[in-house]
Amino acid sequence: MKKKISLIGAGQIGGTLAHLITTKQLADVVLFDVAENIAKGKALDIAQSTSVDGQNINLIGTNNYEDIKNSDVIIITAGVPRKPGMTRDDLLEINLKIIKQVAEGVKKNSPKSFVICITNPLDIIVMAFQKYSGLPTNKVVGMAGILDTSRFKYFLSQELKVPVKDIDSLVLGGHGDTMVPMINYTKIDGKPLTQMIQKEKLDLIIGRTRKGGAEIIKFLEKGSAFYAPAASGVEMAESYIKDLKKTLPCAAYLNGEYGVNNLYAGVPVVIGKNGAEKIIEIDLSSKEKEQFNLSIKTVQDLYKAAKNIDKNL
Ligand code: A3D
Repeated sequence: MKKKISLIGAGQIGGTLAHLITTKQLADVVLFDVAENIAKGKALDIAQSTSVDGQNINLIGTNNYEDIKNSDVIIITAGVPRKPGMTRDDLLEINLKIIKQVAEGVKKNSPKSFVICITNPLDIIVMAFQKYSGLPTNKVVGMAGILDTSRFKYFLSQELKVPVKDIDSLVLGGHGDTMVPMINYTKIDGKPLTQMIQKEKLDLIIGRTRKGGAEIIKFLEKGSAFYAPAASGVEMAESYIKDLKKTLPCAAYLNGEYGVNNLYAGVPVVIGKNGAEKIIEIDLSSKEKEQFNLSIKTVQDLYKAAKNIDKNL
């Protein structure tokens, strides 16, 4: 049977997700947005590409939550992106209000879906979505780690002049300036990264990865990155829909893993037909552990700020 993916938010990432899902023939697509005409226009435009490319995919644009009924996957990008000079945390108050509306719409119309949040500030928005919707924690995850890891691998590939596909790596922790590239888990064609790059160069690349989103915002002036974020979201949706059981760095609910309780943060997660099926606990060096804990602390602080805005969180 054909699968169904609903995209809540038909902006830059939502539209790109719809196009990627169509070209991969992953599922029928519902593009939902409060700005109904944008959702309708993008759905129609992409639908008109299917006869050129020969895909059998149905797309609709809507502002009616009933249209998302029985979705296999829901990907949420509804919200406001950063402007130059803003941090992800500056979006907290406005995007919390939006995620509350979205959670109510999803809970009422498609509570069995696997939900991937992309809206920033990511770790808190995914947490808020889970609390507001009451969906099981294994069915609610956040996309950030795949994007952060992909940026890190790209910068390394440029510096070391090796194809990105030869690089294995992981970026964990919160999706912010304290994210932690796992250096001991980074291998170039199977060889440890530390043997292949000078420390000063590596530090520059880590810094650039942490500011990877801001670098793009500065170029674009209006809006933030959308191609790589959408590609990352699709990888998670595909692993769920096809039960690929890929281990992917995602924001997942931590219930004691990595010594963290009642918080979403970036860790390696097996994504298969049951959603976030397993959190993989890798061994961290003492330096990695210290950096990971610092990153967790920033997520916990932002969660406190969110609770000051809404005590129900
Ligand atoms: P944008 O192009 O502005 O699209 C957002 C869409 O959300 C707009 O079309 C709005 O009309 C719509 N919207 C607003 N309120 C609602 C609502 N209540 N219900 C439904 N739709 C609504 O932004 P974008 O697509 O570039 O980015 C979307 C979000 O993703 C932002 O919060 C970004 O900060 C975030 N983002 C996250 C990452 C991560 O790696 C986690 C990367 C890039 C962007």
